[in-house]
Amino acid sequence: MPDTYQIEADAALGRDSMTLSQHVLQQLDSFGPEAQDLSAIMNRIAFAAKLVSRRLTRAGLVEDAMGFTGRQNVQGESVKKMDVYANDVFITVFQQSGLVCRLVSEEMDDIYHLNESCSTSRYTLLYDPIDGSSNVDINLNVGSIFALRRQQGNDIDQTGADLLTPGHDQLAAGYVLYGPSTVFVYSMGKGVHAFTLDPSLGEFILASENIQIPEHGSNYSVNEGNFWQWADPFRDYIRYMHRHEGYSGRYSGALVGDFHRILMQGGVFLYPGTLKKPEGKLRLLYESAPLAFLAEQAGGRAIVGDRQPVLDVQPNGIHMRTPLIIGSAEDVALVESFLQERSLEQAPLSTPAR
Ligand code: AHM
Ligand code: MG
Repeated sequence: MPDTYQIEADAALGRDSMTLSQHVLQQLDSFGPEAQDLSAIMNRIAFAAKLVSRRLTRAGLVEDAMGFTGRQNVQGESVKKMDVYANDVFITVFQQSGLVCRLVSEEMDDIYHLNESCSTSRYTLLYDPIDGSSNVDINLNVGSIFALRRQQGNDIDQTGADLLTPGHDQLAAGYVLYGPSTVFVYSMGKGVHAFTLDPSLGEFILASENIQIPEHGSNYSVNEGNFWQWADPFRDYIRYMHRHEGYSGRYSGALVGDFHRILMQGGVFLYPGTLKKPEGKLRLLYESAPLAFLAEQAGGRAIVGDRQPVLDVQPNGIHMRTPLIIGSAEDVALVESFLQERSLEQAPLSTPAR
């Protein structure tokens, strides 16, 4: 019978050896061609993340890592040099890979076709290369977000119309958080799993499996500078948070970082529509829908407003924006209760029963 030391040593080695690509194969319970493809795709995304991570850790030292390019993207937002670099990284790692046929990115007006791969691959990768890029110049956390979809039909005219379907059609989704460590979180519809980049190995190693968002958390994460631009129910909700014990305001300016906190500790993230942007700021296909997929897989919720799940929203274009309320089931329900026309006067005087 093996001794305790041996059992513990084997367990530690097993944990240290569970890399991302191996985990994907285990999730799919197959070594077939499709499983190999998905494992390879995830591995390429991870490689892109390592390149981005390497540049971010040296951003203050290398040319062209900080500041703006002077251009605007399709959303009319100023493009940062790191946005361009990270976008190019994702294109480059999938060129000549035979793995992905189409790329959709926040930084590209149109769908990018990797024609050399389209005869062998029917996958589309949708991504935000750098989420929260205003944080780059001040050395705070940023992220990358991605979703993977299987192409429906032939898309002969290359319009990508088949991509305009609700988020339930996502095959996989995830994000990379570039913080004190680089963390890769993904789901293929079988739970949510997190990996930490071990720089000494250059590998993402399994850190947490089957993550569950707590039913309730104290964090609420929202840009309160937009208060003056919100509809009344959101103002009422925030007043309620201010007047009740047990809540902490947390907002980093990077959705990935704020969502990661909520995934691990519970709470809610909100980006409502504003006077200037009634449809909100966040993009459905490569920001809200992938994170909604993860939230639901982890037992949480994501809605665009009163009761409508993010994953049910029918996109009207690849860069469509939606409001987002995402996080612990109870905390999303509390926001929702204000959206259901509950006025401040009617709000409960104490924290609702949990
Ligand atoms: P980006 O991908 O262009 O950086 O925009 C997304 C970001 C989110 O990460 C963050 O939650 C939000 O935009 C911050 O916007 P604001 O400065 O309006 O609060
Ligand atoms: Mg971005």
